[in-house]
Amino acid sequence: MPKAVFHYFPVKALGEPIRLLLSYGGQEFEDDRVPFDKWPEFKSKTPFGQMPVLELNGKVYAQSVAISRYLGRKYGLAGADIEEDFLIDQYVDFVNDIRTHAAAAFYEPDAALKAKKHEENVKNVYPVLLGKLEEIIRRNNGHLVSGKLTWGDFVAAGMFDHFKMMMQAPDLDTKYPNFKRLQETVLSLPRVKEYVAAAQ
Ligand SMILES: N[C@@H](CCC(=O)N[C@@H](CS)C(=O)NCC(=O)O)C(=O)O
Repeated sequence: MPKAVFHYFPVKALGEPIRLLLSYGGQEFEDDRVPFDKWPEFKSKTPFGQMPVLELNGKVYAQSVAISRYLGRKYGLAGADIEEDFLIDQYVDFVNDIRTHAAAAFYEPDAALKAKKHEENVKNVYPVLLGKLEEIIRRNNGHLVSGKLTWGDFVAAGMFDHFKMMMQAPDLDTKYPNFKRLQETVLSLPRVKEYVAAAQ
């Protein structure tokens, strides 16, 4: 019986960084992918009416970034000092800002407005924000912070495919090669690689 159960929708989005971190840490976990039609009955059982939620050793953990930071500390992927910790937090927040822009267009129910938001993002938002992220990763030799693996890399790596899908950007790999390289670095880590292969 696994000691951990990870609850999230059957998509990558906010869940994938945590799945990658649990795999990296060698934590056996039940990957509970809650079908969308089962969500209403599960919602009230979660701390904030949202997922992801992690059950670990009898405790319940919520909020994706808090969970990633916690697992990062647990698995030796935190910064060496509060300055590095700050940089990890700063870039993780930035990655989530990019996600928020993309999600605002992707989940917009009004078709005309959706197209308008997407066009605005493609023209004025993604080039600027992804350009900044690309440069941060280039300067840090393929990582977010200090040229070394941190839990922030798992957040960025876990978000790559989700960005690609929401941004309708199949060319993300070639346009932002350092961001792609970061994803590949994380997905090539031995235990992570096993999870990715099994999750296909
Ligand atoms: N701040 C939360 C946001 C979580 C969140 O927005 N979860 C969404 C899925 S990505 C959700 O549970 N939506 C269903 C709902 O709100 O009923 C986190 O980072 O964990």
